[in-house]
Amino acid sequence: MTKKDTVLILGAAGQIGTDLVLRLREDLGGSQVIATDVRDQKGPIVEGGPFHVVDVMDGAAVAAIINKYNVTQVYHLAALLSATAEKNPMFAWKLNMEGLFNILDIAKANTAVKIFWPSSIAVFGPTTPRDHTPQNTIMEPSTVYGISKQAGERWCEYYFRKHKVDVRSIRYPGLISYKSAPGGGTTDYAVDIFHKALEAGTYECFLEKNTTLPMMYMPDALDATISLMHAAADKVKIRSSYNVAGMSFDPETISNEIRKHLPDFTITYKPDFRQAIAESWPASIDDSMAREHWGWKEKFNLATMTTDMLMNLKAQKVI
Ligand code: AKB
Repeated sequence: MTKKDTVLILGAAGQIGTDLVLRLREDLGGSQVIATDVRDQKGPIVEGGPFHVVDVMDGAAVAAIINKYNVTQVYHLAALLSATAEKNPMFAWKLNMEGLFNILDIAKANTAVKIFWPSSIAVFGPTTPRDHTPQNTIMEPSTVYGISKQAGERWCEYYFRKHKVDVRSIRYPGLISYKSAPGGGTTDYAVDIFHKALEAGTYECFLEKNTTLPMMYMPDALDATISLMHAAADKVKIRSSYNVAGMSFDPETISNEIRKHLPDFTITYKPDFRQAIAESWPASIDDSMAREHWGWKEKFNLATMTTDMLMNLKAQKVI
């Protein structure tokens, strides 16, 4: 990414989008980062630079914005996540796939446009090795979201090979941020728990206490995303999607960590349909290829993330 890049973010009001718009506007300047979302928004993403209401399923509208601003990079973040997608499978499939095809086809016609598209640990399934899940392994996802991400990965690689589209991707684990709310995923508990710990001193968790999942603090996720987009094209040897990892924990372990700061915090467990989704996903991820190919390295672990989350949320809530 250079100062001359003009960046388009589709799905800017979502969990990653909100944080990424703010970060890229710091790096590039407000006017260089065009934020769009399917619904009108208020707040920093509208106030800090250009904002448009755009539906990613409307390929002509997306292409018009790209032409208007001479966009050189697109971050296509609009999707239905794992839990929401299970409630509306056909719409999830349509949104997750049509949106991706629209962007890939625009970049096929204009190969100067570089694409970032997020995949997820949801591409793995119950038959995948759960610990240190390798980059290349059995992938039989059991959720609509996972199926759409796995299909999307195959299409990204296909457009790269066949049409020279410069598309780059990361399989995000659960993401944790104090700036943005999670958007209907199975890992959302790891954000909700911090808010409830500060607001109510107690949290009812929708996963069992020993359900370990891979997670990452948002500043690390943004660094991974931006480093991958900065990397020289020949370093990006995987054009489906890269495993990346930060930390792994279960609800009991994170509640013990929160208790180091808030000793009276309590947690109860009432697993729902998301438990089965979580059990089909890896517990930890082998991301050695991202480390070797483009130098990925996380900065935060569970302890440093918990301290930072609580400090920033306290400041926001003025508790
Ligand atoms: C979800 O839980 O659906 C997402 C993801 C892991 O992709 N956070």
